[in-house]
Amino acid sequence: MKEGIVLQAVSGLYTVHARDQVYDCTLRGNLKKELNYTTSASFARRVTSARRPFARDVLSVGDRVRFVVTKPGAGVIEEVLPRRSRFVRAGFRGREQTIVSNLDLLVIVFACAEPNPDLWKLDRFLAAAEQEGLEPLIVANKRDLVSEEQQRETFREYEALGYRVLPTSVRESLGLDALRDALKERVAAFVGPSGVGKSSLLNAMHPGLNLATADIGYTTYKGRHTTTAARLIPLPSGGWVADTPGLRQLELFECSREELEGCFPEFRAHIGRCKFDDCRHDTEPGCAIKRAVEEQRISERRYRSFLALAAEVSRR
Ligand SMILES: Nc1nc2c(ncn2[C@@H]2O[C@H](COP(=O)(O)OP(=O)(O)O)[C@@H](O)[C@H]2O)c(=O)[nH]1
Ligand SMILES: [Mg+2]
Ligand SMILES: [Zn+2]
Repeated sequence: MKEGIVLQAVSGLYTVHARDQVYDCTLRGNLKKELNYTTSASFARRVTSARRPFARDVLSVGDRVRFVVTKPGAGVIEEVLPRRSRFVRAGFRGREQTIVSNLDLLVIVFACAEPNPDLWKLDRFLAAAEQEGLEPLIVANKRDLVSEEQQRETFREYEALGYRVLPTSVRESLGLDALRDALKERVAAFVGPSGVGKSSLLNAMHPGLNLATADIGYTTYKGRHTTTAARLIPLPSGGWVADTPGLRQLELFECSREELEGCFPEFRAHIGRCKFDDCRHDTEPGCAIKRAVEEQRISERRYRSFLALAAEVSRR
C-alpha cells in the first residue's frame, strides 16, 4: 500500500499525490462506515464529525490516505489516516462543509511597501489563525523597497508577541529558501491583501506553474447550484499550498466575544481577572485588560484592534 495526500476531490474521484506522482483514486465501497476522525489537542476546533452525516463529507482535500495501485496512475483508497485538523465553512444551505483537512500553517503575506502594510488587517488574519488553531507565519515581502531597519520596526510588535516574521523579496530572491523550509511537509494557505506578492512568491517557489490563473480558483457545476472546489498544489521543494478563494478571504468564523479574547495571545494572562465576569473590556471599571494596557503590557494599538473586532463579532 502507498500513502498519499488528497489534492482534489470531485464527485467521488480523488487525485492522490504520493512521492511526486499522482493517482486517480476511488474509495473502497465500505470505507465510509469505518472513518474515524480524530484531531490533535491543539487550539483547533474539535472534530466532531463522527456524529455528522458523512454523505457529503467523507474525504476532503488534505486528507492523508493509504491506497492500493490497481493500474498505472490509478488506485483504490483503503484507509483514511486520522485528521489533525479540519477547516470548515458554511456550505450549501448553511451546512458545514470541510474545505481542507490537515491544514496547519497560515502564511500571512504583507508588503513592506506598495501597498503599505495595514496592521489592523494583519491583526485580523492573526486572530483568525488563532481561532482555527493554525500556526501563523507573517511574511514581510517586498523587503527591497524599504531598509532592513524599517522592515524590523514595522513588524517588531509581532515578534514581541512571539509570532515569526519572515522578510522576503521576490525581486532580490531574499528569504525564499527560509520560506521553502517553513512550508516543507506542511499544508499551508497563503492569505493577505492583493498586490502584496502572494502569486509572485508561489511562482518563485514553483517555477513552471503559473499561479496567477490558479489564484482565481475554479468552479464545478453540480445540478443547479455552484460549488467552489478546493485543491492542494504540491511544491517541488516539499509541502502543499491550499488553493481556494474561501481561504483567501479568511475571516473569523462564528467567533464569540469570549473566544476572540483568547485569539489575542497577550490577553490570555489577564482573562478572568476583571471585576465583572461579563466584562467587555471597554468602559467597565476594574478591567484587567485595560489595566494591562495602562501598564503597557498590552499595546494600545492591539487593544483598539481587539475592540474593533469585538464590535464586529457581537454584531453578527
Ligand atoms: N519590489 C517588489 N515587487 C514585488 C515583489 N513581489 C511581488 N512584487 C510585485 O508586486 C505586484 C503584485 O504581485 P502579485 O504576486 O500579483 O501579488 P498578489 O496579489 O498578492 O498575488 C507585481 O507587480 C509584482 O511584480 C518584491 O519582492 N519586490
Ligand atoms: Mg495573486
Ligand atoms: Zn475587562
